[in-house]
Amino acid sequence: MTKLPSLRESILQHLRYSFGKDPEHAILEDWRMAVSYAVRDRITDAWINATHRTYDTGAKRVYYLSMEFLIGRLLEDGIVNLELVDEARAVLAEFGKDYQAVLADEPDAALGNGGLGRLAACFLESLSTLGCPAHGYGIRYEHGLFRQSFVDGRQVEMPEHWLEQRHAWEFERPEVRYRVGFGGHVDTRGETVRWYPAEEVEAEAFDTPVVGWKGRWANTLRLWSGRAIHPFDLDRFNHGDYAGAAQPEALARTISRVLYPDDTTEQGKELRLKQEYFLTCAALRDILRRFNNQFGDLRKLPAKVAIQLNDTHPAIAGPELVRVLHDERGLPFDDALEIAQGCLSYTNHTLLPEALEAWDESLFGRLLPRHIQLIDRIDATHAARNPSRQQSMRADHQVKMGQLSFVMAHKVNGVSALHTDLMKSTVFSELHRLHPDRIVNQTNGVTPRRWLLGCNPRLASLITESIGEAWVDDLDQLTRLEPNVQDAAWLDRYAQVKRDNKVDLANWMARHHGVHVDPDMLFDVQIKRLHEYKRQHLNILETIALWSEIRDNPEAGWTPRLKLFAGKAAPGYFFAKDIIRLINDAAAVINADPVTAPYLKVAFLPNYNVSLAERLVPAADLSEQISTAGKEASGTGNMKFALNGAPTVGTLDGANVEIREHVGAENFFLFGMTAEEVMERRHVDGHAWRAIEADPRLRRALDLIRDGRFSPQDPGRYHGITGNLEGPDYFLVCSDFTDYWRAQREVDAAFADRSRWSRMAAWNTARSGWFSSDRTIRGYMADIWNAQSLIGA
Ligand code: H2P
Repeated sequence: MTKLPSLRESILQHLRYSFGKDPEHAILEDWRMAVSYAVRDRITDAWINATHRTYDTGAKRVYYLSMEFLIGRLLEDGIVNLELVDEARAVLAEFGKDYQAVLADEPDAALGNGGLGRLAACFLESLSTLGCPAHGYGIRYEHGLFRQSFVDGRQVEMPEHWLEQRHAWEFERPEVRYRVGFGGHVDTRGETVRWYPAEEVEAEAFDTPVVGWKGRWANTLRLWSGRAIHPFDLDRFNHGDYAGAAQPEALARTISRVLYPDDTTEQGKELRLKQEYFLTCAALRDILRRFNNQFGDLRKLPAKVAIQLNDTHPAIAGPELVRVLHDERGLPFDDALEIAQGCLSYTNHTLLPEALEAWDESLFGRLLPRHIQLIDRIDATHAARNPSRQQSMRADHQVKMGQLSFVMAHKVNGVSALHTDLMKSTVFSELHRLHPDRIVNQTNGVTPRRWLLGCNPRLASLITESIGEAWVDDLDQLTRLEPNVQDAAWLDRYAQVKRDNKVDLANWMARHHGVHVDPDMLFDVQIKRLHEYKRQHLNILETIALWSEIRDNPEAGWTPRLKLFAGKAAPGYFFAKDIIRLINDAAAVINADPVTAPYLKVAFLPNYNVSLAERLVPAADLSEQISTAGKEASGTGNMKFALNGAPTVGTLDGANVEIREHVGAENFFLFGMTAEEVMERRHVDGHAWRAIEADPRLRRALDLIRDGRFSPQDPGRYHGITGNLEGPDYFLVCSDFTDYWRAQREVDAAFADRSRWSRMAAWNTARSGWFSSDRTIRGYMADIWNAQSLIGA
């Protein structure tokens, strides 16, 4: 291996020879790129070594197929994992450059919608930290999730262009290209079946190395970009049709142009299905090419290849793998099926019916005519082997991707204990009865490198000073902080860290958003995708009720509170967009009220993304995890907050249940109905109305909204919301309101006692070690993939 020059020298060399600048003339972006390249060089060594070890040992490889990788910025991740923070900071300071400004210059790669995509990114980092040979496969969207801004309080979506600024991390692989076909016809001659697609595009690979802790290992994130097979039509050009000449390329590129703006909306169905097949087909070709070069014998595939389907989005991998093995490689159908099942496993991330993919069979059959035949054969085989089976992969003229994924996988997992139980008793109850060993639980986790060491350096130093640095890749060590939590002097330092983080955030909000807040207020934070089940509207209702109450009685000793929101609503999800607008409208009125100003402020920060989360999580006092029980599969934001010392106010939903078990009931503000009670309450006639009648605070908050108190120019603006809450209220906002109010007043009282609060917060940190994604990945390696770590092997 080549010996690299010092970081300082590397940076200056890149500035000069990669970007043609000297330090005097380099702009911020040049510095950011030069530092990134210097860090990337160091990652690249680890990466190439890891690849060699994987080949040399013939180890099993893990392939994580995901339509989303919400990786965010990568420079800080690299610097932190290679332990170069002090050095990088010093070099930049020497040239008068601000380290934070250099980091913030990097575009935030928003190739995902929310938790599902962020989980995939945390998993890649943990796979590298653990030295498990792995590849992430995804799509290189030119435009990630839209940029959000507010106009008159309304969400406005603008395209996101992360690739427009220079991007330091990817290596283009023009030699790695595969053809992906759509449509056409199937030709059957006896046992020989061939699919002749009508349309073909090419998938080209772009690789990003993902480095683990201390640079011991690095894996690959391989993203596919669409291109035309014949990018330019010279004939049309020569006939003067210049636009037409460029058309093949434009069409092919559409496939990787934009991230689907939600995992639940209805639009763009055909393009979405094409994207799913595009990713899956290219990934499987790549996997098989690598396997062939190394091992050859296809029967060994399950021993050497584990393919994880991140939700049903890449579920077409099942029939595609069978198609390649059977139609193209000539294995008997039953053998192809068995081999595919041996390789594949599937993670379910939600029980929401609208998110369980089901494709119109005519669309599906038109785009993937051979796959629909194979799905029928897989379905028939499964039915024949399980005569008591009633549900099929084909029902209501649709192809059910959940059923398909389950049948094609040797393991199916949920993402929290409660969610896994609900999978067994609801959506997959029949398949679970037929295959009682298939469903396993792997509770989600988050990487402590990004979500503590990187984003909260003050807390990280205090922890390291107290228990040493072993916690960074062995997060269970945090329990060793327990004696410190009893120590008043240590707790003061813990509290000071939080306060300093809050001051930073307050200054940043003042500078960038003109929001002025007192850092001694309770920072109450709800940040996540907008969705009715996540119940941002429950939070704003409570805020409005609190505002009214403070106005009635300003001298009652209120605990000053800042309600912070951030999150995007899917562009077609109008109800969610109305909730955003309501929060902004209410914020304008509440923040302008001099009577309540010392006690209550509301802010909705625009354009929520990974970087904003990194800023908010370390500064939060209270974590809002208030979904209707049974609806939030796990949550991962909940874990980030607990780890960073923000107790939760939450329902018994998703991983909240396990967080409460770990941090202790006394350090968690529980409220609301259980998943079981929710199911029963839905059947109670007029449940919303009863709840409203019983609680004058709720009544008043709803009246204020309905009567246009927050939208005087347009009093009817929120009748959609109030009508829904007073009527069907499917997500039981009204029924949980009273108990939520009670829990929030407990929060007020607890926060008013500062030493009690610090103790609660510190307990949350000390007891959150189990929520490391290293623990989760170890679980997948042992229970699902049968994969081994190669570090130290
Ligand atoms: C989803 C679930 C979360 C879960 C996450 C990762 C789809 O993410 O709803 O409960 O933690 O997957 O498993 P999100 O809602 O954040 O987009």
